[in-house]
Amino acid sequence: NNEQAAAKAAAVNADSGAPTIFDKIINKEIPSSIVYEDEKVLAFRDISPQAPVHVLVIPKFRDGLTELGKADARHGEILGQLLYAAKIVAEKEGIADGFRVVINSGASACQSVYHLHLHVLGGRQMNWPPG
Ligand code: D5M
Repeated sequence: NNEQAAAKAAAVNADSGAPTIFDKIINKEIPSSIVYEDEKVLAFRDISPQAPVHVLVIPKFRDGLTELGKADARHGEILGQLLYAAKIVAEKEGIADGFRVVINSGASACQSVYHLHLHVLGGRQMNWPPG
């Protein structure tokens, strides 16, 4: 089924540390729909939205943060900035009263792009548990 196929694809596509498509988005080499940007953080619409609002929040400088599981103490500041940017995005998108922030870290969480990113989801009733 689709879920198994996605899990397999993500497992095959494990963290190699190589540049990702998000570098091209940061460098504006490929188009994206930007929702928020500052010196350290970029937020843009997910190409495959799972909710009426689905925005990805990423660090502009990956600095080893291919996945949350690779974070260390030096990343504390940017991790906080990303989470705060998620809240700004939720406000801008009009979903600040109810939204979800998701980070898939590693193959078994179905991470597919190895540049840390927060998914900001909302605009519909979110259910629990997630898949
Ligand atoms: O989520 C990776 C997400 O990245 C997934 O929801 C699709 C999205 N994606 C991939 N390529 C693009 C481009 N070019 N624009 C916008 N969004 C994109 P993960 O948590 O790694 O599974």
